[in-house]
Amino acid sequence: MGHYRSNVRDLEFNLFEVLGLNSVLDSGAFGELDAGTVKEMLYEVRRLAEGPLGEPFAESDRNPPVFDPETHSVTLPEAFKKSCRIVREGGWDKLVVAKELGGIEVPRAAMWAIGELILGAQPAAFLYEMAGASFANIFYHNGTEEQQRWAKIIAEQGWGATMVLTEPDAGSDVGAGRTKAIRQEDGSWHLEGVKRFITSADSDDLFPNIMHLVLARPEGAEPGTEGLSLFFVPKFHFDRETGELGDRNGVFVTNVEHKMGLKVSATCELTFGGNGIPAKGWLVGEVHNGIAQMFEIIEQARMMVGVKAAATLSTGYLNALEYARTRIQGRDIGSGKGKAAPRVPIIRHPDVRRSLAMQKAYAEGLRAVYLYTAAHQDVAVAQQVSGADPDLAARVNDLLLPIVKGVGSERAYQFLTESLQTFGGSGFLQDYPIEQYIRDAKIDSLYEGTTAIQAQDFFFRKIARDRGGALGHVAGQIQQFIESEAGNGRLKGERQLLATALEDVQGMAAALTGHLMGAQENPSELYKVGLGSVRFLLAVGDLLIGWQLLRQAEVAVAALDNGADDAFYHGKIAVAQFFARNVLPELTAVRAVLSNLDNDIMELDEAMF
Ligand code: ST9
Ligand code: FAD
Repeated sequence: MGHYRSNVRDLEFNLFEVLGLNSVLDSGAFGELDAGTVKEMLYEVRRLAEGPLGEPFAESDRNPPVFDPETHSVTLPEAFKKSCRIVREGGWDKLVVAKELGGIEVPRAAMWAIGELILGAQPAAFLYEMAGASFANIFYHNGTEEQQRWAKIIAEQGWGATMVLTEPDAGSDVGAGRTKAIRQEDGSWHLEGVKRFITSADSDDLFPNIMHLVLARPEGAEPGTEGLSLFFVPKFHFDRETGELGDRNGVFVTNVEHKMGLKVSATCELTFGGNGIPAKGWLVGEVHNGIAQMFEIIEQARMMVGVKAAATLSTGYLNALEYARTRIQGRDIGSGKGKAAPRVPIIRHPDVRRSLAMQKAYAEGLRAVYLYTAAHQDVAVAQQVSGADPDLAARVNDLLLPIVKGVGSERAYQFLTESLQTFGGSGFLQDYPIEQYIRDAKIDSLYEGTTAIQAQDFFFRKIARDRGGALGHVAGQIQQFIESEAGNGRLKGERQLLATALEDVQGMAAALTGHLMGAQENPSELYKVGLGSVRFLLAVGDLLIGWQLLRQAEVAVAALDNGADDAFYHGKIAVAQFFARNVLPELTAVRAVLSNLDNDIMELDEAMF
């Protein structure tokens, strides 16, 4: 068996028993697609993920991409390229493309569930293979009529794709970008500048061509993100009617980074127009609306990062669980037999159980949160899951994306270290996959906007600017759950703990909003929002995880009452209770911290750090 341990049982439970996807499918909202077909897809991708797709995971890490500065090209390990081809040959990239580009319409929750299996088994293969199709989609929806034809060519020929924002002096602050665009007489543009950290900017022979979607500043445009426009820049020129490939365009990889993890994903410096050939591009949609257009891509990518993080924690936990069941060490301290007690598997030790329960809670909780979010990416599914109309569903999705990405990446990294700890010293070895999981997962809190950026996006844009609309809707759903009697009283105490957690989070939101209002009089009040925002993001994450786990426990109680006798359902109830009792009370302390924020640390002289 390879490194990857999937949890398709939990994916099915979420999709069909909790979100009720079957009734949406039965209504015909997705044409002929039925629950059986979605399940078959999950089983097939599980077979691939636990088998050939994930098989070269370690080999891909130990043989990172090789850069040739003479030809500006990247060579990838053959074994890894096989993984990429498995994704493509199965047609799994078609799940992310519109029908107009040959795609298959699948509910987003199902699509991300399938995505979890690929991202858990061989995350870099997802990055290389899914970008082309999904970015072609966005290019199609934003493009001129002619560009829509190009998007069809891109999807048909299976190009690779990149998103190109970052520069040496423009990371979080994308608006500081200096790459410029100069209009040509034929309506095209020449781009000049150096971009940094570009994923998949060259990809060996995986694709016939690469579509770079690049933010650049037209000459004379204003500073900041407002002045950025989005350009389509192909690696090779192509016949715009037939798609036949032509000469090399002037966009070249000029370096490849050496990284801590996710090594087989090539992270490249990309130079436009610096090698004697102009880098020719076209303005997407012939409109100057670059940052908004790029954010359509960023939203997909942020979701992907959160699902990747949850996927990695889940396989880390399941590997740790298997080890804990078989590793014999020490005696059962509660057996009453003292030194006469037989030696036991480490899963008998209370601290190992605590750790496994935390890993399970976050792995399954993050999965539930990303799937709830995905449910709000389809009008029909959102209506069924929370009664949100299309406008509200989009705002709920916007609200939850920084949770999926920011909380997902932070908690996955945190609890993967617990998975490693479960293995003792063996976890530190390359004999087990956990050390690679940790190295590969660290990037998730960095790219696509660091956690600090997610936290600010969450508070300023998704809560304050929305006047609490989407947050109020989700809080209303939690309140309804708290007030419901379902579960035959078995979850009464936990509902109370959830009620306190909801109140605590509302108190935190009120405290931060107070500082935001106070900033109109005294701008330094905003520092307090900055000081509290990551804690707030994580606290809301815990509230949502607690709620989702309890919703699942309620479904499990009903299943058991209906005669099912399945360890899976008992485990659902136990983990929800454990999280409610062991984690949710901590939010009261976070509320106290956020209610008493001061600016002392901002006033500290830098020399004192
Ligand atoms: C990167 C890539 O790191 C790493 C991995 C690459 C993997 C590639 C493969 C991916 C495959 C994915 C497959 C998916 C498959 C599924 C497909 C299914 C079809 N939401 O607040 P303002 C916009 S790439 C929406 O004033 P500043 C908005 O237009 C590098 N829009 O910001 C707004 O205008 P308005 C990633 C948003 O102070 C305008 O921006 N780098 C949002 O000017 C200005 O907003 C980063 O992520 C939003 N949340 O700029 C940079 N926010 O207000 C992180 C803003 O009028 N930095 N807009 O609506 C930031 O995000 C900064 O906060 C900033 C600040 C740049 C936005
Ligand atoms: P900085 O912005 O310099 O941040 C440094 C620290 O300061 C961080 O802790 C950050 O949270 C904090 N900070 C910065 N500004 C603020 C603020 N306003 N408030 C609070 N804290 C702040 N980019 C692309 O365009 N395309 C890609 O395909 C791509 N792939 C990548 C792949 C990898 C492996 C890596 C490492 C990066 C990739 N990136 C890509 C770039 C990535 O998105 C940036 O690294 C990220 O946005 C952070 O920018 P930075 O590294 O310049 O850090």
